[in-house]
Amino acid sequence: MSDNDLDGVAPPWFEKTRAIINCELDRILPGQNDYPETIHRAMRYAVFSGGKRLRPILCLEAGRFFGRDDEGLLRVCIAFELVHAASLIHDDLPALDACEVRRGKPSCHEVFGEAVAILAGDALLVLAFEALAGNTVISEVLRLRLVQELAHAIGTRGGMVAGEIADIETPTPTVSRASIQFINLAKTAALIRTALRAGARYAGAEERDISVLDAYGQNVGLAFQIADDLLDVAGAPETLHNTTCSDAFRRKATYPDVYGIGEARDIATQFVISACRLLKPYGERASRLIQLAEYAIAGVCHI
Ligand code: GRG
Repeated sequence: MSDNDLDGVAPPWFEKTRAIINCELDRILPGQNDYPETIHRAMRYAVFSGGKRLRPILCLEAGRFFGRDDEGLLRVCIAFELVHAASLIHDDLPALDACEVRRGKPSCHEVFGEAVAILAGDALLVLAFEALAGNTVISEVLRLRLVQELAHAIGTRGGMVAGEIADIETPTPTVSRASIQFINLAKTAALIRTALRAGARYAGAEERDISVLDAYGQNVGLAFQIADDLLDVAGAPETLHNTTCSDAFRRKATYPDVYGIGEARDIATQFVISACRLLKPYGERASRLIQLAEYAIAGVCHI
């Protein structure tokens, strides 16, 4: 995805925030000429070949929502993009989704080969934890909490790996509404919710406010995954999400399979409406988070 592809559908402030996240990613990632060069080039390729940076931006906006905006917060944010990048590399592999193109460019394994791509995914994943655990701006107690919550969001108890395995093992023709909901909650919403909670925790938010952001994140995550699936069937790669791997080819289950395109669109819209309603008590202060919720389905659904 080129930077210009975001014009028109992203909030006006989005691009500037994305650039801040990109700077921090550039700072944390090993240089492409650092030994061993191949793996560092593959990691950088996967991270910098495009991407909206939605998860770190949600984390940053959650921190800002509770009054913090500093280097320590940025370092928390980028952990979520590193995990996301790792998951995309692995997801694209021939053994999983078999996607040759990601963000309009050859996927990581197409450029570097499968072995390097697997290792690049592994390396990005551990770099995320290194960044979080080494974030000395944060107290050790909070750091441990953030590390544990991130690990949980990736793992097999309702996290990304759980979502991915359920996705692989659920045959499309028989997929139930409950299964598709579980898959989307685990593979997509878990990381988004955790990013929001992390930003809020970093900023010292109260548990009841953290719960509100968590619920907002669940709604946004579910809407976002449906929008992603709708783009796969309806196509509009220039607007928001642009993978070229085909869920239909892999027979992976999607909301449009289960509900049809029209109802899937309505459900995604309802999730965004619910997300925004949760933030209503916060008034104007929530405007950026509301814009991000709307952005999650931009180009696919109309609110
Ligand atoms: C964490 C290494 C690791 C593996 C976990 C492979 C896997 C197991 C999970 C895959 C989960 C996955 C790919 C979910 C799809 C979520 C999704 C909607 C991706 C598209 O996100 P965008 O649109 O992508 O934010 P950009 O290109 O903008 O970064």
